[in-house]
Amino acid sequence: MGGEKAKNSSLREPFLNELSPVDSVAGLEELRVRYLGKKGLLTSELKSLGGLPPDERRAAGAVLNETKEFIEQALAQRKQELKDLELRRKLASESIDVTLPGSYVQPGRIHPLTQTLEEITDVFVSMGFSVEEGPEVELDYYNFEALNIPKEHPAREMQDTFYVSNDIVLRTHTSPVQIRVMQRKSPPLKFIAPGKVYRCDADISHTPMFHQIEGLMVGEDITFSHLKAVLESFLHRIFSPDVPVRFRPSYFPFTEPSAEVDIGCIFCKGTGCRTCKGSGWIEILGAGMVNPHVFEMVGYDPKKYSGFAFGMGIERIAMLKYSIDDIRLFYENDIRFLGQF
Ligand code: 2U9
Repeated sequence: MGGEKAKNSSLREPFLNELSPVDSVAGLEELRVRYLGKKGLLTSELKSLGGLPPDERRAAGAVLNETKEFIEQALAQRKQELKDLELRRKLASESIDVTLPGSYVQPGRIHPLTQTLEEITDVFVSMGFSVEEGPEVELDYYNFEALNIPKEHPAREMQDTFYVSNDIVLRTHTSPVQIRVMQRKSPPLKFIAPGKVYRCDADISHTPMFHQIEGLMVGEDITFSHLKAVLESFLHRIFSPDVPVRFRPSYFPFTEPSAEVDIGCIFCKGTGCRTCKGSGWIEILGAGMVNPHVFEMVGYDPKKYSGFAFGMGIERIAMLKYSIDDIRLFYENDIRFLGQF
């Protein structure tokens, strides 16, 4: 018993007394520094060994070293205990009540106009058309002149067109894209040009900005039959495979001959209703064979090449597909409206 006592340094007991109330890892570290740090209690005793006579030094050194090991072990053991305790507390405090109702995150949706645009694009891409884009702020030349729209044409009047300067406009259609592409590439060509267009107009069916898709196909033997086949296939895929399609003669400066294309009214099946104003038909797009003057403007030989073009408003198609009666709803960002599509 006496021998056992001799092995113990006088520091064990005060250390154990100080250890017992420690309840944090930080507290443990403080205690470690207090005993084993550079100026710690045990370290000081170890340092003072040098002052002892050699025969006492060896025995005292052994005791101190054992005490040091004892302190280190006790600290490590308590550290593990505290960590376990902390984990148990954390698990207890973070337990969740799985019977509570969940919190609902409203998922985002694709805007109905974007959905319509993607649907239309998919149909043309499946027929081999590529997609081209161009600037919304456009030279007067590309927006009008190159499209055979002379200076006096009503489409150029101030009330329809937003002028940025004398010779720069916000494009009123995506047709300048076709001019730019034709200047860059040689036939054969087959592409659509979707995008925003601007006209100074606002009411229940017009907004100053709206979206168009136009298309162009140019080659050596392109005829009105190709135009009819492509547009009929398109309308059958977008509306329904058995919707009637009719072509009415019309006029556009950039196409000759030109046509407006109607589908049988999808609401009354052609018997006459409010949407089709009793006619049984709904106008859906414009089209025609590219005017030879337009080919000359881009340096294509109109004797060698022919082509067809068409244009449609995306809002109009979306309004018909989803039975929407006011174009402004697309731009109000009301999620009660947008969430329905
Ligand atoms: C080039 C040659 C010809 C594009 C065409 C239409 C007919 C048309 C309107 C439909 C409703 C515009 O959104 S809308 O108001 N578009 O009727 N667009 S042919 O013809 C072109 C285009 C470019 C070089």
